[in-house]
Amino acid sequence: MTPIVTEAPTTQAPTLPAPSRTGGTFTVVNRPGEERKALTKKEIAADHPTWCPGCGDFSVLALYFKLIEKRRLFQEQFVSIAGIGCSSRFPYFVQAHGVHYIHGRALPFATGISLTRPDLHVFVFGGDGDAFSIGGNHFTHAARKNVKLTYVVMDNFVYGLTKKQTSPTSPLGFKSKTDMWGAMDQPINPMKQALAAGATFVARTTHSNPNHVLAMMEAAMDHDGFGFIECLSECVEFYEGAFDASNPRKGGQFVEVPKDHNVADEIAAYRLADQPFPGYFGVFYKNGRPTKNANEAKIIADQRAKVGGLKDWEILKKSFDRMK
Ligand SMILES: Cc1ncc(C[n+]2csc(CCOP(=O)(O)OP(=O)(O)O)c2C)c(N)n1
Ligand code: SF4
Ligand SMILES: [Mg+2]
Repeated sequence: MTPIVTEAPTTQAPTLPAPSRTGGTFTVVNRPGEERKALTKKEIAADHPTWCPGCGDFSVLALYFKLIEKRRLFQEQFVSIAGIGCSSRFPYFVQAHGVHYIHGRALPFATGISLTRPDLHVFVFGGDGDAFSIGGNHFTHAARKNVKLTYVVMDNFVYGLTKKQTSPTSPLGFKSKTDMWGAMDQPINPMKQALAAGATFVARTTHSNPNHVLAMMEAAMDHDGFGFIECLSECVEFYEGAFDASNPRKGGQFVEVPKDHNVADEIAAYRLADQPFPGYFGVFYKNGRPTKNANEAKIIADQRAKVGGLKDWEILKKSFDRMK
């Protein structure tokens, strides 16, 4: 009979600096003595995206690649998570760790990853239906809990994947397969929704302004908390021209948040969010209240201190022993 080997393997993995439990500004951790070149778009781009030619989502993906390269993120340091929808196909197109999860459920999944893997930067992508219809409650709760992650909602004002139903952000009068005579229900305002839910970083951008998308993604990833970005992303198939009014190349206007806007002033952020379409673009709100990650980490550290440096498995064994 082959003996069962119970000894631990003798080869040790290289010791990495301990990740910060609370997250905070994300820093690259290289293995000692290792020189690594930033990932290029070629290295990080996976399968050919299956979006329609001209879809705004291509722009968001290209800027995500730029972000990864610029901020020197490596595959083992970040994860891309999405629900269901055209926009939610996103993780398929990134050659790194990712999850294409259940419709509307990307945020609870991402919450688990964020809390258990503080060494990772967690990016979540999805559509307006995914975020505000089926995922509406999850959005509210992830925001109020201030889970450390970056959430980019690629808002096209329509359900794209299922071929043109009214979404929660479709404007009044929008004709779709579910509203043949035009949408009659008041659309939600994603910026007001995020502010009211308690998101601690709230920004707005549009696929037609690449530099701005990149700047907003960078600011959100540097934020220690729930970073929300509404990114207008045109569905050329089912809502062509929806965002022309915000695109100077199509005769519209791209107006940035005024320089004197105080990002710590929630009421001022509501005033910006209250402007009629195309509204303002930029960071509306930022607040430094503690994350769920930090609060949980403190409870864990306090409890560990109480049991006098026992290993996790020893604490677990003690708990089980008490139940006997
Ligand atoms: C539980 C569940 N309900 C409904 C669907 C069908 N469905 C798939 S994607 C989608 C809406 C997608 O719209 P959005 O989130 O705005 O993404 P887009 O395709 O516009 O990027 C719906 C209703 C589903 N896949 N799962
Ligand atoms: S249907 Fe719309 S959202 Fe979906 S890939 Fe095509 S253009 Fe993009
Ligand atoms: Mg949509």
